[in-house]
Amino acid sequence: MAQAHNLAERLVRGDRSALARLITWAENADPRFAAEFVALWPRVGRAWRIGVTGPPGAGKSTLVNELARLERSRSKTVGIVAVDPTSPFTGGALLGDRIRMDDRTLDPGVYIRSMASRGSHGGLARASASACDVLDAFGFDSLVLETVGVGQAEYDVLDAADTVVVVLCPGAGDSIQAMKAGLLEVADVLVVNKSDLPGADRLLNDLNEAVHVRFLKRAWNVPVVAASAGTQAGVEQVLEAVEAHRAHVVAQGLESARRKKRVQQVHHMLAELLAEQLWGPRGWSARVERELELGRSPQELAATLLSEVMSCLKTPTEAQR
Ligand SMILES: Nc1nc2c(ncn2[C@@H]2O[C@H](COP(=O)(O)OP(=O)(O)OP(=O)(O)O)[C@@H](O)[C@H]2O)c(=O)[nH]1
Ligand SMILES: [Mg+2]
Repeated sequence: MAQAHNLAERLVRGDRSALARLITWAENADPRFAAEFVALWPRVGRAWRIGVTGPPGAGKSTLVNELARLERSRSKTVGIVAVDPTSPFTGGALLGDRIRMDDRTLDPGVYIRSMASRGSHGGLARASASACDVLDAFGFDSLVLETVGVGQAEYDVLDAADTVVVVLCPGAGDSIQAMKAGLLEVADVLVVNKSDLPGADRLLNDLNEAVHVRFLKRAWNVPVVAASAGTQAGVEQVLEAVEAHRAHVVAQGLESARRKKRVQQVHHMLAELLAEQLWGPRGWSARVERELELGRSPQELAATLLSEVMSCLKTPTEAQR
């Protein structure tokens, strides 16, 4: 374990194995993470965090690769967190896959980390936000967080992002589907990818209309950008839209925007820690099963357990609230 000592110190010196180890601790909810991270927290907040989401196969990873390539051409370093990627990152000469990234023979200005959501017990938002924090503390200029937009757990991941880019494409990711999935609500920038395919113009029009109708009263006009990440077309315009959103957030007050997201982060973490205490190996599952066997109703049991939990908690005073 001696090697694990002073991971924070090693990270500050630019040690990538310390970076990888810390993210693994975050991913595994290792109790050592919080203790080690205390020293790094003051270094967090410099990177701009771009969340990229959308339906499966819309071209998110392709776009992320191209965004990273563009950032690199502008001498920016890029950290990427890909949550449950079903498709590999195939940026060829620049990025390569995770294994090739890890042997550090490629561009040291890019770091890619994949995270599996399968089998995780709702800890995805916590783990991915912590991974972003670690990459931020390491000093990457831009962070990109890719997550497939299919449900609440994936949307929670986006609380770690400053700008959310929703990627759609003609066909599978049409505008009605996107509205049903609530994707428009989470978007700061909308991208119609695969605009080389038929149906792209129509999707573009539909989205422009939908955005106009829905967000009339919002301070930020969600731009709709046509792109074809597969041929690198429109990627600069996507980055420009992200930059414009960044300028808007900064003008409105970056600190308060981020604080709101941090509140969500604490919310998720606390819920998860509490659930682990209540339902983990030393928790109440067996007791609940026994009491149900004895004929008690779930409603009554839940009420009893709640009052037990509440009696253990100190009610916050006015000053603490
Ligand atoms: N025609 C066309 N195909 C594209 C374009 N961008 C990506 N693709 C293709 O679309 C497929 C899916 O691309 P990915 O980048 O893996 O999509 P993704 O959204 O990351 O997919 P998941 O992570 O599996 O949800 C791949 O075969 C890409 O080559 C594009 O601009 N035009
Ligand atoms: Mg992908």
